[in-house]
This record gives sequence, structure tokens and C-alpha cells, in this order.
Amino acid sequence: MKMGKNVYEKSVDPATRAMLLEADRAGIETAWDRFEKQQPQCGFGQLGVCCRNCNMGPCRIDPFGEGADKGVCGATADIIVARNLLRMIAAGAAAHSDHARDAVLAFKKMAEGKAQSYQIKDEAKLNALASEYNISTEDRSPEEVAFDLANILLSEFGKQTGPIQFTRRAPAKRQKVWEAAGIDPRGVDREIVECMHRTHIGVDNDPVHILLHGLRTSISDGWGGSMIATDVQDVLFGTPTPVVSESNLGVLKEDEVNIIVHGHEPILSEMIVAAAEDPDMIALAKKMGAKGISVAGMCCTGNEVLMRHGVATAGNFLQQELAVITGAVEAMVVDVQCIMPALGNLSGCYHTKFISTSPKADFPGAVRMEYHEEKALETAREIIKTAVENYPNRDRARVNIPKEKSACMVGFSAEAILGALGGTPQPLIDAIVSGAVKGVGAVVGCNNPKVQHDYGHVNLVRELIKNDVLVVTTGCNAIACAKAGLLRPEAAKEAGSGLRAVCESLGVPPVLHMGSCVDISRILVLAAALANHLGVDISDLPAAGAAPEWMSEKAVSIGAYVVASGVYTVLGTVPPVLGSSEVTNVLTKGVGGVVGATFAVEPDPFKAADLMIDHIQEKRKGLGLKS
Ligand code: CUV
Repeated sequence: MKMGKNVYEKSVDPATRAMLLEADRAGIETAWDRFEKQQPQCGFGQLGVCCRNCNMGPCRIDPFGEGADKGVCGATADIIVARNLLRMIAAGAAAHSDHARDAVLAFKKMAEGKAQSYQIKDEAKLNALASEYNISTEDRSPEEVAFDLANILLSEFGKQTGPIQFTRRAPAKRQKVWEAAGIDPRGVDREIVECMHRTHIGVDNDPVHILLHGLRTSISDGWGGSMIATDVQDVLFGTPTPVVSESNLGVLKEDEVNIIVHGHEPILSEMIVAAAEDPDMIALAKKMGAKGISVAGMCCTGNEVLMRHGVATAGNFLQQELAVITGAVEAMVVDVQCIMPALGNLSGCYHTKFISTSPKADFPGAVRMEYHEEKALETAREIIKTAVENYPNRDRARVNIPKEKSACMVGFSAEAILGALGGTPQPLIDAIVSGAVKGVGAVVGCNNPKVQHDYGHVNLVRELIKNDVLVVTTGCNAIACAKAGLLRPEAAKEAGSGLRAVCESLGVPPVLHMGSCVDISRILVLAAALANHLGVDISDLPAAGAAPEWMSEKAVSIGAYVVASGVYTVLGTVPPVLGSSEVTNVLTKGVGGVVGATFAVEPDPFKAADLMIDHIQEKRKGLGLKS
């Protein structure tokens, strides 16, 4: 049947297919339908040659060379594409870093005793961070240390001269590369603001010069904003250690109040998880006829509570609407980033309450329950209560929860990985030297309806582990892997014999879930630890990165800082740069001469795996290791 066939083309995930059929039956539209209605998508936009940066325009360059070859100001396709890309990086870096800022502000309020719901959960990490900043810990309470640390972290955003402290975690050779290229960032906010200044009409009009600033800005994200977010969140909520859980829409409960936390900030989701355990709330749920309260995550705030508490995750980016379509979600609670405004209308077709909590993010059709640190737990309780009281409104006839869910082992922070190895990266290095493990692949990023949902993620990762490449993952790739069963220790059976033996001896999966998107900073820290241990640069490591289904501007910033850190990166969807041969050449070739790594684009996950494996073999050769 045509409808069924369509569903097969849209996703490889059976739960997703089931819900897409249900959506069709109910006449409900999803992102896939809206994507189809957008076809054909604007060719100028796809190539990146449309400029709306001033009101002499909009201008666009004719890619066939028959019409306009310059905008009104004289900007060529090369300039326009580079400027547009820089604005994407700015937005992505801003999203991660503004999240980090809020985490630090919450941390500061905690230190001042103004946010009673939060405590210091990882004092060892607090002290380690304090010593990185030369903050004295002697004869001082953890809160006093935290207060000083919060202030100095806040200053990383607004500072005018560098370096950003955490960039000093990179190998010395890498820092020299950045200094030589003039891309060592000065301050997080400064670089982002400068992106906006440079791309204003009549400022920076040299594509290479523009792209170099893009790298600088992205480094201020990866080794700045994102890393600050990860570390402060670890101090506040605990550094993840291995924990088991479940993943996919089948984690929703037939007979319990289902609450989904969706978005990015654990500042909120942590409190929701805590409040859901409140005996009063559970008693209320029972009074409403439910057996209990079940919290499940989506996207990266889901990853945060999955990593730290083993809270089940209901799915990745493209499943957010499908969760509502199960008819079994009492509340979809969101904070910031990757939340589809479509959820407003959609929730209106079901009993689901769509609750937006961030002072920064409002949505049509959402109930606003603004969330402030001072009253964090109180607000979380009110949110839970709203969800619980909504349970009797669930229409049983419309409940359709797919049965699929997979077990997963998660929680592999850099600390947990080093801990599992006995406190030093040496055993992993030995495995790499012997060739049992060929190298490390970092596979991350979103879903995108341009790609069959999860197809790129799951096939790329399977191919890598089959070839003895250990995979580290975050974000929506991690969730795709969890759903496919690749985060179970038993998945070692799918790995090549060398990787399989290593995983089985350690009792870990061949794919290590390192967290949310800001936690790609954990991958950087791990890469730095490996490089430092070997006395080489990150660009010398047998490692490669990939984002098979990326879509967000954050992913552009991530790709840029991963490459700027020396890691070859393969993108599965085409970034809007092909309208400029100069920009395309710089990203795929020229940048290698500056930072020792380049981008590649390869939509086919099997070919992408080959590219990564070839790169890893080349780096092995460079280190004198056998292939
Ligand atoms: Ni931040 S950025 S769709 S949730 S990974 Fe998922 Fe991860 Fe992309 Fe968003």
C-alpha cells in the first residue's frame, strides 16, 4: 500500500513508522508532511547565495552564471555564502553559550543561597575546576568556592582579551595552531557579537577572513560555552557514571501519567525528575486513577537526565510530534532549542498540555509556566500537578503507544571512561596501538527529514564498529543508537573482533553515550587526554567525526569547532555553501593547511564510514601504527 511504503521511506525506526501510520489515519500532519509541502526547496537558499543582510536587497546570485553575479553592494557569491555561514555559526555558538550562561547563573544563585533547590553534587569536580582557575579551596566552604568559580566563569563570556581558560585544556600544539592562525578566541560573547558586526553590510568581505573568524567563534563554543555548560552542570547535578535505561516511544506508560521533558537545559529537567518522585504527587496521581508518574526525555534535556539518572528517553528530534500522537502524554514540558512550534497546534488535537518554561522561549498554543531558579522545585511541582490533573482527560480510545523500546547503557563522561580504564587512557592507547581498536569515531547531531530518519545514524555507526572503530556519541545520534540497541554491552557482537574483545573485557558497549550536544565538550576533553598522553596534537590521532543527519545552526558551530580542534568531519546533509566554490574549497581543502583537518560531505552513511576509516588508517600510518 502506498501509505505504508511512504512510512518505510521516512524512518528506519519501527516505533516511528507505527506513529506515522497513526498520524495518517488521524489526519494529523508532521514535520515530514511539512517538508514535502516545502518541495522544491529554494535553490538559492540551498546554495547559500541569497543575502538579506540589508534592505537594498534581498539579493541573490545566479548560480548558472547567466544573471546577476553580484549583490547591490557588490558582494559576490563567495562573500555572501561565507557571511551566511558565519551567521549560522554565530547563532549556534550563541545557543550553546547562552545555555551555559544560564547554568552558571543558576550555579551562582545556588552558591549565594538564593536557589535552595540546587546543591553541589560533585565537590571533587568543583575543586578541580577551582584549581584550574587558581581559586583557593583551603578553609573555605564549597559554596564560597562555587561563588568565586561562578564569577570567574561568568567573566569568560564578557571578557575582551583571551584566552578562555578551558581552551588551555587543548594540547599545547593545538593552542599554538590557533595562535598562529589568529583564531584563539578572546571571549565568548565578543566573538559572537563580532560575527554579527562583520556580516553587517560593508564590513568583512573576504571569504577566508570571514571563515577564520567562524573557526574562532566556534572554538569559543566548544572549548568555551559548551565546556562551561557541561562542567557546571556536572558540579550541580553530578558527573555521569554508567547507568542502564530504556529508549524509544515504548517507554511511555499505558497506566501512568506521562510527562516528557524536551529541550536542552538540565536546570529544569533535573527538578522535574525530582518533583515527580514527591510522594504527594504520586498520591495525587493515584487519586486521578493513574498507577504513578513517569518522566521520559526527548532530545538533549532528555540526554541530560538519561546520563545522570537513567531516566528513559522517548526519542530524538523527529519523534517529538509522534510522542503527542501516542495520545498518552499528559504534558510536554519544554525549555529551549529544537522544540517545534508545531507542538502547539498538535497538542490542541489531543489532551496533551504543551508547557513552555523558559523566559526566552514562547510558543503558540503553549501554557506558560515560567521557571526561575529561586523557586525551581516549586515550579516543577506545579508543572507535575498540572500534568497529573490532566490524566483523567486522556482519551483511552486514542491511546496508541508503540511497543518498541530498547535497553541501553549510558553515562560515559570522560571521567567515567578514564575511570573504567583505571584512571589513565593507557589501556585505550594500547588497544589502538595493537590495532584491536583502529581508532575513535565521534558521531553526533540531529535528525533531518532530508534523510530517512535514523538511517544515516545507525548505518554509519554500525559500519564503524564493524571495522573496529570505537564510537563516541551525543545528541540525537546517541538516541538513535540507543533505539537500535547499539548502546547495550551485547552490541559488542556487532563489532569487529578486536573492538568486541576490548568491549567484552570492560563490559561496555562499542558505542559510548557521552551526553547532550554541549557534552561534545566531553569528547574534546577525551581527545585532549589521548593526545597529551601520546605527546601529539589532536589532529595526529586516528579519529574522525560525523554528523549524518544534522540540521541545526548549533551543529554548524559544532562541526566548525571539531574541525578547528583537528578532527576530520563528515557531514551527511549538505550545508548551504555550494554556491561558492571558494568557500567549498576552503572547507574541504584549504582549512586543512590551517588547522590540520577538513570537512567532507557524504550523504551515504556507508561511504561516509569508508571516508572516516580511510582517514583513521592514514593517521595510524602517521603515528607509525600498523593498519
Ligand atoms: Ni542538542 S541540536 S536536534 S537536540 S542533536 Fe538533536 Fe541535541 Fe540536534 Fe537538537
